[in-house]
Amino acid sequence: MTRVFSGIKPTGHLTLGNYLGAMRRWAEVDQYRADALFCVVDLHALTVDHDPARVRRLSRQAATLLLASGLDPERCTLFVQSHVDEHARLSYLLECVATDGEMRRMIQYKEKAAREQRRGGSLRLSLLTYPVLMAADILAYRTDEVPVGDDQTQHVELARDLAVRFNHRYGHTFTVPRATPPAVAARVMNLQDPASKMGKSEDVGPGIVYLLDEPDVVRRKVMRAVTDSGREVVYDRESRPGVANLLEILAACSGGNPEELAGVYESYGALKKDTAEAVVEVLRPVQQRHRELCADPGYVEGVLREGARRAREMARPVVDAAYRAIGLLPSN
Ligand code: AQP
Repeated sequence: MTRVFSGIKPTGHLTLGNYLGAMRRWAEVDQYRADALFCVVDLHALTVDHDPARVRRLSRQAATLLLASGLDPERCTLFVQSHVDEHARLSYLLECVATDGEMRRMIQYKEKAAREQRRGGSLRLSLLTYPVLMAADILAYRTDEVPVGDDQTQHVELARDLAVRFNHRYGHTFTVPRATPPAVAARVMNLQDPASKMGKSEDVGPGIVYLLDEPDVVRRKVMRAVTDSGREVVYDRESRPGVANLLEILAACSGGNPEELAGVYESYGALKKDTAEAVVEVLRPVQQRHRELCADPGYVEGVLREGARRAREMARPVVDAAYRAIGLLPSN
């Protein structure tokens, strides 16, 4: 059976981008067709300036929202990265296979490093090595497919390269994974700045729809989305990025196709109104289930405990094999 692994970072409140680009597909498709593992990758949240209490709170919230979005612990394994030591163990071995040049070429590193510097903070070494830890997350489970949004495909490419290199040098140990981006909404853009991704740790709140935003807040954000000059509704990502973003969000929420939807609207106002309502409807059941789960925190904790136990069982033999292959003495 195909093994699928994907994760979400507790660096901020989860967004519509996280949902349409990743979470929804995990819940609606991946957990049914594959042996799927989903992870709250909390170690990755420590790569930038962080508040410990906030990371803990956001980790719990991310796990709860993943369940609220439809992950079923009977069908998939849901766990927290730091509960399974194998991720950090394997990451060190992969650092011994990766190169400094590879790390510095990562687009997300360049963007995040620039942002941290603008904020006046110092850069953590872990921000540079983050893609190696992500490769360890993936390779520890002999993952075949990694369903991620567009922004993460370069990191999955690195995981592939490291798997191939390790296997070539030390003998076949890892499955070589591949990224599987979604057909629509692979990159939901910020409503106030359609040149930038709708990212949960960005500063521009009004352009970001959070999964737990109240319906009126969602409506206000969508109605205030920046649109492009011109009046006609056309789908063109290059020259009309604001309108294209709205059309893609509407398509992802209502099941249509952005080009066809463009032909249906005569004004930006009507497009925004329908997009806002479509987003509100998509978020409604998730928010309802989230409220129910918040009333039962013991359930969420139990799911995570059992998920970590299962994940550990899967990862340990793979990571032990990597330790032996690379030349370390077995401990027993
Ligand atoms: N805007 C987006 N459009 C489509 N997919 C997206 N994803 C994130 N933002 C968008 C996908 O969500 C999954 C989990 O993302 P992540 O938590 O690993 O963080 P990220 O990709 O770095 O996204 P963020 O939200 O922008 O976090 P920060 O701001 O902390 O870096 C991934 O599959 C991702 O592709």
